[in-house]
Amino acid sequence: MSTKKATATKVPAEGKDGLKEQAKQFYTTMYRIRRFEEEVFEFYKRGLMPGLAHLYLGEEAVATGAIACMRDDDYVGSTHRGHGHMVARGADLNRMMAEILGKKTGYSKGKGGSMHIMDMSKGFLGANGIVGGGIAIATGAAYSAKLRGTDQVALSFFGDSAANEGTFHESLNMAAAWDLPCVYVIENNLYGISVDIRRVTREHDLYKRAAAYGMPGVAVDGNDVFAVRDVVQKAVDDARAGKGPTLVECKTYRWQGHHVGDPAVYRDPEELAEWKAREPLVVLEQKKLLTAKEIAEIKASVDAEIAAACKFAEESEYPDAAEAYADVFVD
Ligand SMILES: Cc1ncc(C[n+]2csc(CCOP(=O)(O)OP(=O)(O)O)c2C)c(N)n1
Ligand SMILES: [Mg+2]
Repeated sequence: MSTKKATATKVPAEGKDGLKEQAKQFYTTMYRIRRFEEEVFEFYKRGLMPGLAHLYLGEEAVATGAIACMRDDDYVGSTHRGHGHMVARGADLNRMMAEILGKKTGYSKGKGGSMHIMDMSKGFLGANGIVGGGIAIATGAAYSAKLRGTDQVALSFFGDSAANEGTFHESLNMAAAWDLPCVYVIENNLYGISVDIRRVTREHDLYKRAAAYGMPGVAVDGNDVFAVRDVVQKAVDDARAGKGPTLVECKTYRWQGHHVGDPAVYRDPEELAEWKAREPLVVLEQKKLLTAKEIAEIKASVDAEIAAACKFAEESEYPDAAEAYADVFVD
């Protein structure tokens, strides 16, 4: 078993054409997440979104690079900060945005909202308001795959704070003992609400915890989508080949406060500026795989998709009051 820091990818494995195609896909997905989240924020500010949402702005490379390694029949477990995971999984943007606005055309007919958004048809096990809850759910999915004798893999996203929950220990211990096909991806954005992880946890490299469970642990630059993809691909391949779980720590940063209503006054503005200077889209642009024209085309096409999703959501109707208890209780 090894625990190590991965170096950023310099020469990705694809040939030249494949590399450009991959870069286009990565840029499209990351920009799609970026624009989706910006519009969620706008809806909140206009008072059109019930409740709150936890934005994924700044962390786009993690979901994009990791989910690119998953097969369609695999499972993805999410968190309260789940929009980016679901967009990367290829969810329907119209239904997602409608769900977030509480409309009946949404994924859960408007009753789940931001924090309970899910799409089982894509093996997306759902966003989750219980910190650490998703780790156990994904572990269960991996256990189920093993019991059923399939070669499906489950991937669990969770935050640095969730890594201090009991479910983290219980799940990783069990997954290692039973060689479950599960990949654990910590999105270490340095904060749990207003709490700086470096203030409440002495060992700041969370991937090192893997050694305690007897599984490989790797840290990676979570703002470099190719680097994330490479590390997670190895973990997914190992899991699929029956070699058991891996813990991957993606070092990243969230731009906004904990949720849309949090001004994040507890953070040093310089820290935010440093991370924004090497944000995921810029890091990919700096690899010079895409021309300015190609980037502009991607942006125009994604902007149109997002505008359509916003229009669909805004124009959709709220559920009827008579439907309030439908799909809530089992008959
Ligand atoms: C079991 C549980 N404990 C506490 C909370 C309150 N809570 C909501 S989000 C959060 C912090 C999560 O931080 P992290 O896991 O780092 O994820 P991030 O928000 O940074 O993505 C806490 C403590 C909760 N929802 N569930
Ligand atoms: Mg965090």
